[in-house]
Amino acid sequence: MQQVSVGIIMGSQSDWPTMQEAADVLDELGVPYEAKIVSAHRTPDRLWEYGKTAVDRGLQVIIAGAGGAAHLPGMMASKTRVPVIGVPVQTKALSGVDSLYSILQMPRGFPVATMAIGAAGAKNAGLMAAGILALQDAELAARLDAWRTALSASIAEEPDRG
Ligand code: RP5
Repeated sequence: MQQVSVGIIMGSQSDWPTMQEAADVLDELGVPYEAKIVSAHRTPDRLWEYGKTAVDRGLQVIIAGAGGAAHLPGMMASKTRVPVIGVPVQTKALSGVDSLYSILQMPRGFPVATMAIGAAGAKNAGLMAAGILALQDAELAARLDAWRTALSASIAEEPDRG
């Protein structure tokens, strides 16, 4: 079995439709990952254990998505030196601005690389994780380059005027 190098964690099952975007792009790029529900508020012991064992388990990047009072990415960053990419999940009440602000303003010393709100942020988190791993993996780098080239090639030069 391939070593899992990316951990995708989320605060709730309800975050999965967003976080699936990260999982899907990692699947496309052939990057092994795990996906877990780890809540800062509902399962704090699980969060602590995940952070404590992340390095020894060989995780190289953690993608953490949460909504509302989104403390999961920041708390994970305080527990492990594995780089954490934060995904603010869009919320009904405040459209995800609450999630964004909860994740973005980390105190000096414990960074979280914060993505855009919602699905685009989750997809970019997957791509960012792949880009980090590609620095040490030439085959993944070639797949990521091809993925980016294909995306560029799919963009029409002129708009469809209907
Ligand atoms: C956060 O609360 C989760 O990350 C989720 O985005 C939000 C709502 O969770 P549920 O009430 O849908 O489980 O902790």
